[in-house]
Amino acid sequence: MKRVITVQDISCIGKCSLSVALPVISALGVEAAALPTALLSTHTAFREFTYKELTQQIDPISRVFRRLKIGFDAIYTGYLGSIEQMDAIEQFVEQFKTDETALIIDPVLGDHGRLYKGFSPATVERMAKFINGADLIVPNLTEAAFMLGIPFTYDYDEEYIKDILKRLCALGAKRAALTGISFEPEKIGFYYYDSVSDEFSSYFNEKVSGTYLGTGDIFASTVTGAYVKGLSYFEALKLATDFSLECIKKTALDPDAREYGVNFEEALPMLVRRINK
Ligand code: PXL
Repeated sequence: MKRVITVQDISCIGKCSLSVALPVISALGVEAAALPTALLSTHTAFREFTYKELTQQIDPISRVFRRLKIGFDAIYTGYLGSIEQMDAIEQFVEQFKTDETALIIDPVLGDHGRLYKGFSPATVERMAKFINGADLIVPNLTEAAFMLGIPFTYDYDEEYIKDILKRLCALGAKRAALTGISFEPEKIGFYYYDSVSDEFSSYFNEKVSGTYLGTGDIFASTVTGAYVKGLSYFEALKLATDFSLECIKKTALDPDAREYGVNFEEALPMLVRRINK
């Protein structure tokens, strides 16, 4: 069985990061190993949260992995809480990335034109360097704009998006998919650039109005698991788009839906069906 190690926080309550990455990757038929980078009571969109960083554990854990000769088909990083943490994970990647290991980075920094609580321009600057060497990055427009040092806008066209994708790859990522892209009111999806083949592609699906927290983590986890399972990057991105929509639809239909995360649990059967089709 293929194995992914996912590197991000665990929020006890919040349906984000490891709490969604592990079940989604497992549902895709891939072993989901975890490198928890921080422990939070609740994710940072809650009014209150604790934050205990686990950066000191990365090196001792790596040493055990090396002694046991444990390897990974992909390393997938998500929310990272500090610059020191990105330094430590870069070393982890150096030790464990082989030619057969895909490095997939979701440069989690913010959404809707704003950074998440606790992030500063220095975090952004570090993330813009951290993505160097990634096989695929999956930022939203907010994260892309911050990393490129350009103003965030909802007013864009295809040429603008293509230019952003090329500039993201110029930071050292081989491929970039911009998520949450919408050129028509009823459609939303991703725009993708593969700098290796110098090709653009895109895919759009139905847009459901409203804001749904944690969908970025669901998207990135699905791409990673599906790619490792054998889909191309483009097919994996399409499945991630469809699965994110399914999660949002389940949430929108549920009068008891949590405001802090989507009903991905009820959408997992669709993911299992699609990956085994
Ligand atoms: O979904 C991204 C994410 C992951 N982890 C933590 C977060 C967030 C977004 O707010 O706060 C702790």
